[in-house]
Amino acid sequence: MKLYTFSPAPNPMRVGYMIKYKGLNIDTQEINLREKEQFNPEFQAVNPTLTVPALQLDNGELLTDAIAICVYLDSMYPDKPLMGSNKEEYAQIVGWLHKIYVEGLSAVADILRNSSEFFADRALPGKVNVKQLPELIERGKIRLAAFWQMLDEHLDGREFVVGQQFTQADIDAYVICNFAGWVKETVPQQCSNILRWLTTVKPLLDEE
Ligand SMILES: N[C@@H](CCC(=O)N[C@@H](CS)C(=O)NCC(=O)O)C(=O)O
Repeated sequence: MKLYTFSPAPNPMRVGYMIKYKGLNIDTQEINLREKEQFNPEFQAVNPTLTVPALQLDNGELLTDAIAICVYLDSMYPDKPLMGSNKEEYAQIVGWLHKIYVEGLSAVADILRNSSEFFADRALPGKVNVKQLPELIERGKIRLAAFWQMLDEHLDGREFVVGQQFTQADIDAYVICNFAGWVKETVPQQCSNILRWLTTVKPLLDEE
């Protein structure tokens, strides 16, 4: 098994925190997106979608989505489970990973990729060059505000995003809290449930 990643980027970070939390040792190659290494022919041959993370399995197949990689790694390394302790929790976690990606990560990504000079003509990741649309910056901010509100309401009376234990849903939501900083956004002060939840989750993932 071999992981292709770029540790500081948000989708790789979802996988990176799982690996760190479980204490796994996986053969890893960094593809430096700042240096545009995803366009190198060697990486294109591995992952024609030109994105990270990508996990090459021992049977030669490739997983190109963080959600799939997390599901796979959790089933391969079940100690310190992060995908729930029963079928119902598993289903809820998968739903939350999808929701956090669509409503949180892609909102921040829209703000970032449509505003930064670095992403001119690269407003979306992947093979096709896509021009920036400045209107998506404001829309991204509205979507992110809605995401914070939705998450804050959900965390009211809850210690974790799903069930009674720390899971990948907490990791993915935590990644958004950090990724928002890339566009100078932070968890709003009125989101007291998110701020309380962060004091539980942060020490599990990052040293103080
Ligand atoms: N569908 C993939 C998307 C992965 C993705 O968009 N990765 C970004 C880094 S966070 C990337 O590879 N970007 C390459 C680029 O900007 O060209 C997933 O869910 O993991």
